[in-house]
Amino acid sequence: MRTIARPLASLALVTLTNSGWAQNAVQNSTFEATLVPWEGIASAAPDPVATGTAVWTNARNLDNMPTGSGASDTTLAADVQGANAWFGIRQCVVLPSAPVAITEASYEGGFLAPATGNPSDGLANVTVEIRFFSDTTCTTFVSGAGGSQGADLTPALLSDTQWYTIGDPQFLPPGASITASSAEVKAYVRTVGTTSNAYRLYFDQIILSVNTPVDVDLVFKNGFEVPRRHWEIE
Ligand SMILES: [Ca+2]
Repeated sequence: MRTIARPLASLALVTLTNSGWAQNAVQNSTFEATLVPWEGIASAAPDPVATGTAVWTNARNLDNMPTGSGASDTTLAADVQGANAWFGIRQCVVLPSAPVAITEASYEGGFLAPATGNPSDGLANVTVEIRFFSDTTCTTFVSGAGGSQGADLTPALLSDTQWYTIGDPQFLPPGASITASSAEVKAYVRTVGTTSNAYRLYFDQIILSVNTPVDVDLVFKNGFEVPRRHWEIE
């Protein structure tokens, strides 16, 4: 596992070397005015049964930029619980031109884990996850065709101002190719040990593209580029 931090600008340069821009399949990636069609989702058996909240807020926005665009205010509620209790947001997207052969995908999500109000016990993890399905309703999972990237909420990661991006610029499905019609995109906070604490995260700009990368600057509508740490874990 390797973790590096790099600014958004260099991510854009890497992206430019690829063959073209693809469509971002995620709806309301930037949380404009509402959480919809994102919905809250909690862990259930066989994982611990968790509770939490996910609400739209305009008090936070990616990189703290005052664009009027909001974020998801996401909390895993306090409970006495072991590892793998989680709460977050998800949506099921129908893939462009579905059914579609997928040879690779890229996904990422931005998050802010506030230092104020979060415990510094490191017992939670922030994760962005994708899963591909053969039908259009995220029902029939394509075996092995899922991936996730996560980072533990250590004290070093907690900040009232610093947003991070986590994701995988080149997710490779099992075999040379799969055929899928929908994908579930999820961003959540998960316990990694026994804790009775609550954990609160803001999510913004969650992106999924298949076969070719997305121009993140087109998604980032105000066109600015600001230094943002990108966590790439391989
Ligand atoms: Ca936003």
